[in-house]
Amino acid sequence: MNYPNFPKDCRSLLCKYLTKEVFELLKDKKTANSFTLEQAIKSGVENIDSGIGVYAGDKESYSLFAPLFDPIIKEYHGFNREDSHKSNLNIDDLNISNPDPKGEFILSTRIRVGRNIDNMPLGTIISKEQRKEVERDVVKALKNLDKDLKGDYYPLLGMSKETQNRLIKEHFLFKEGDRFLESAGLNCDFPDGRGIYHNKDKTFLVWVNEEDQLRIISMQKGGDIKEIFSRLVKAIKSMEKSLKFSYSNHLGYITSCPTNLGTAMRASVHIALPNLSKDMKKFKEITDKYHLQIRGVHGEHSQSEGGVYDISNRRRLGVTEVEAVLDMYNGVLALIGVERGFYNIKGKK
Ligand code: ADP
Ligand code: CIR
Repeated sequence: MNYPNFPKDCRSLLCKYLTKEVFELLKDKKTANSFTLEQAIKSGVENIDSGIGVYAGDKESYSLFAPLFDPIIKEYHGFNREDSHKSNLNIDDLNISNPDPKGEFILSTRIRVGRNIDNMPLGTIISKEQRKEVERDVVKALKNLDKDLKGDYYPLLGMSKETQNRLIKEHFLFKEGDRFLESAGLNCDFPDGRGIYHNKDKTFLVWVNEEDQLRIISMQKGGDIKEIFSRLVKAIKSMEKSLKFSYSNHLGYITSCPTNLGTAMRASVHIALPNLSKDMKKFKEITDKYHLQIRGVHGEHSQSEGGVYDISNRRRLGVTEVEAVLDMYNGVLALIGVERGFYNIKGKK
C-alpha cells in the first residue's frame, strides 16, 4: 500500500495526522486479529469528506496504531495519552430537572451508548459466524429484561422494506447503506446478523451489529433527561449480568469509531431553534462553548428540517456518563435562553 493521495481541501483528522512518517511507521503492522493500517484508514481514504476517517478492528488497534489514533483522540475528546477514563453511571449524581418543562423547544430526547463484546473482533473485521454468535448472545441477554424494558427482537433479515423504512423515518432504526460504514467493512453480509429490539412503547431499544455490536438506547418525547438516563442505566446494569463488554482503563468502552470511546454515550435532543439557527455563527459559538455537536434530524450527515436540530454532547472520553449528559443539559439550557431572547426581541411570544 502506498501513502494515500488526499486532496488539498481534505479536512479529515485522518488527513491531518497521517503524516508520511506515521504511515511508514505503521504500514506493515497487524493486530492479532490481522487488522491493518490499510483497513483502519479505508473509510477516510474513500470518503474524503469524512470528519474523522478512521475505524478500529479490535481493542489492540488503539495501542498498535496509537501514533495515528492518539492525536485524533486528543483533538476530538481533548484526552491525552497519559489520561485515564472514569465511568459514573450513578443516577443519583445527575441532579437536573427538565430544561423545557412546558415543551416549547424540545421535541424528544435520546441517550445511547455503544458496546462491544469482550474478546471479539469489532464489526469492521468480524466474521459472519462470529457476528451471528454475538447476535445469539445479545438476544439471550435481552430475554432477561423485564417490566418497562421487556420487548421483542426483530432481525433485519426477513423484515419488510416498509417496516424497515418506517422505523428509520420515525428515528428508531439505523439507516441502511451508510457509505462511511460501508468502506470500513461494517456493512459486510448486511442484513445478516443485524436487528433491533424494542419495548412496546419504543422508549427502550437495542440495535444489534450496526457500527457497534450493541447500541443501547433510551428515548422518549419531551425533555425529561433524568428519566431517560435512569432507564438506560437500569438496562445497561441488567445486560451486564450476562454480557461482558470490551473495556480498557485507559480508553473506557471500546468502540469501532474513536469518537465513541470512553462513555460511548451520545445524549441528544431534537430541539426547535428556528431563530438562533438563522445566525449559524452565533449558534456554533454556543455549541462550541458547551462541547456540543450539531446534527440534522435524521442523524449524522443529515440536514435540519424546519429549524429542528439534533444537539448532543461531543466529548465522550475523559468525562463520566453523568458529565457527558451535563454537557448536553447545560448547552441546551443556554441554547433555549438565547432562542427565547430572539423570540422576545422579535415579539413573537
Ligand atoms: P447515533 O446516535 O448512534 O450516533 P445517528 O446520529 O445516526 O446515530 O442517529 C440515529 C437515529 O436516532 C436517527 O434517526 C436520529 O434522528 C435519531 N435521534 C437522535 N437523537 C434523537 C432525539 N433526541 N430524538 C429522536 N430521535 C433522535
Ligand atoms: C466521519 O469520519 O465523518 C465518519 N466516519 C463518522 C465519524 C463519527 N462522527 C462523529 O463526529 N461522531
